[in-house]
Amino acid sequence: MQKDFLWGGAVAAHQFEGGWDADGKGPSVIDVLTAGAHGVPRRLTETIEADEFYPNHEAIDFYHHYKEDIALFAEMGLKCFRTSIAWTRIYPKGIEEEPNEAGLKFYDEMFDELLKYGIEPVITLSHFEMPLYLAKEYGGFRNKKVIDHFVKFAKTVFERYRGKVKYWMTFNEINNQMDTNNPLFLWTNSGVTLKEGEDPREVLFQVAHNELVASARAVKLGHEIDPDFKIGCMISHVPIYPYSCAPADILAAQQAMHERYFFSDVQVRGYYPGYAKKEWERNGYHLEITLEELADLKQGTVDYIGFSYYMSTTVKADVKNEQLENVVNGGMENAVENPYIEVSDWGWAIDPLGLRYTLNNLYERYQLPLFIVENGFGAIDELEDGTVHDQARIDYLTAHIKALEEAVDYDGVELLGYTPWGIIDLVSFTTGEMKKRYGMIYVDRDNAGHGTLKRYKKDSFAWYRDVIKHNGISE
Ligand code: BGP
Repeated sequence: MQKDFLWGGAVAAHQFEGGWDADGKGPSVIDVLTAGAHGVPRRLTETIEADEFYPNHEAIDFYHHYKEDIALFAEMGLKCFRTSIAWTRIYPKGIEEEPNEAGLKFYDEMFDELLKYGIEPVITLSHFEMPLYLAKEYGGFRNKKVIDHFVKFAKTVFERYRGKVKYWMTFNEINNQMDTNNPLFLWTNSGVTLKEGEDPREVLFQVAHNELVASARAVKLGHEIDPDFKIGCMISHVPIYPYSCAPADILAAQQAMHERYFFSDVQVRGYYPGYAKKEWERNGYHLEITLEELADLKQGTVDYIGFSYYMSTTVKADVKNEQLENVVNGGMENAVENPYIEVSDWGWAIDPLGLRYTLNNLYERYQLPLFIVENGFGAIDELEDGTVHDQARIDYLTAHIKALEEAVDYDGVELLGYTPWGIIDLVSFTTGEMKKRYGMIYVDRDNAGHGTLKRYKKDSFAWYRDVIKHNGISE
């Protein structure tokens, strides 16, 4: 691995900061989501209700523990740390003319603390964190005015943190909303809920277009503010395998991959792919797309591709699933179980070779540097004598690191870094649980929000410190 490889850890503001209304912060789309559980989806409430439990409100209270937590990251030897800036700390409703100074100050202090230890911040502008006000009053990214509000937010933080932050990404997992069967994704990505009688795909493509324009304008502006900025997109990459070598299965998998690639095709190339334009034409979709916006897409292409990798999916041409509202099949009606792959407690396929396959796929398609900004193993951990023996997590991560090393050292893929997800335990995004843990640092807090919030090092803590020290596993 190259000497400056960015070994790090990843989190998102709303899943770990807490302090959801501290120092002038406004509510975001995630603050009205209740906790779910296995097979019980998170519920969206109209407003913040006093007798409801919202797990993200306090999360693990990094807001008041950041010095202690960053000291632990430094002890692990992290070279970089990926998090997001909560949009509502800076613009509580999204519409204000002036930013909230207390919110800006919090991130100044956080970045200074990271830089004190030589840890490079890697920042997502929005990781499911749109102001609730913009979602409710404007309809989220249905409304083109929200593009301007996002760009204003991007400008504020680019100017403020220039010199402290170099690596940016615009929207987290922008492509997961292609799965319109799961209402969680359109809401958290774009602040959008579907109305009776609407064609979900038509709404999705209009919302996607507006968000892609917002992303492109932010990238363009960021490059003007500081030509040294590296600004990427961030996609969820779940490769789709054919169930067999039957040509119909191969074709089904290739077609299904359009669902994964649609957003990055535009963010990398700056124009819409043929398969999308044909779908719009076939279905008579009326999308509001101006020539000026198309020019923006061309001028705001990204510098690198950030992506999350957790699992793979398999499809079979002649299958039709009834139950589509399912994170694991990614809304694929022809998804089937892969007989060669084991699954986690949450049914996510554990497939390290799929990571090497993914790295090659993305690099061949785009020829841009890649950055694995999420990968990890969600599991139930038991605290015993002040630690957690999380060998299964170590095995998962070891296999994935070996796969990425092969992609870099053998296949020649250009990879900037690796930030395993949830380096410290945090609230699960899809379920809102604390019980589904990814961290190398255990946090004493349970699903109902009880616990001391004390931090403990798991076995994976020392293991990862050694990986970083040796610049990988194979060297
Ligand atoms: C990604 C999100 C993260 C994160 C992760 C793990 O989709 O970008 O925010 O939470 O998945 O998912 P979960 O927390 O549901 O296990």
